[in-house]
Amino acid sequence: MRRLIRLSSILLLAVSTTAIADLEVSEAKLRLLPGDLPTAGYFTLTNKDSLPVTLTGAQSPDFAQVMMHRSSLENGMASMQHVKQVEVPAGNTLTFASGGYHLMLMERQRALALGDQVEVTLLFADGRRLPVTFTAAPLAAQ
Ligand SMILES: [Cu+2]
Repeated sequence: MRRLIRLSSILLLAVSTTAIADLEVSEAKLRLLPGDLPTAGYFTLTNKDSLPVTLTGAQSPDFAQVMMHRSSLENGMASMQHVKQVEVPAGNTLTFASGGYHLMLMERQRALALGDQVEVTLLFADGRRLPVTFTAAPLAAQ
């Protein structure tokens, strides 16, 4: 009986991994700022699924708080808005980059240096969770 339970949990794991295969992240980078200033997270998310997917947030063991923001420029003034969710249509790519959507990672839980890797899990409205490894990159990196 115990073996049967184990087998079914392995199967479940396999199913959720397959679903995640339709979502692909590349260029995952963190832009470190000195001290305890918030860190910006940039990445490219491709939705290879035949249905739209909605990104609702992210979390990381290395930051107490992770938010989604969108930068904009109005009348020459740069500002940031909190974003609750972003939909990515089927077959589309969403880019989180400097000057637009970005993750705002706050309250760093450990010291980070250039080249360090940070695990960030992207959260979706349908319950899917996509673990992504971000690399700490120099300021100029987009
Ligand atoms: Cu921000």
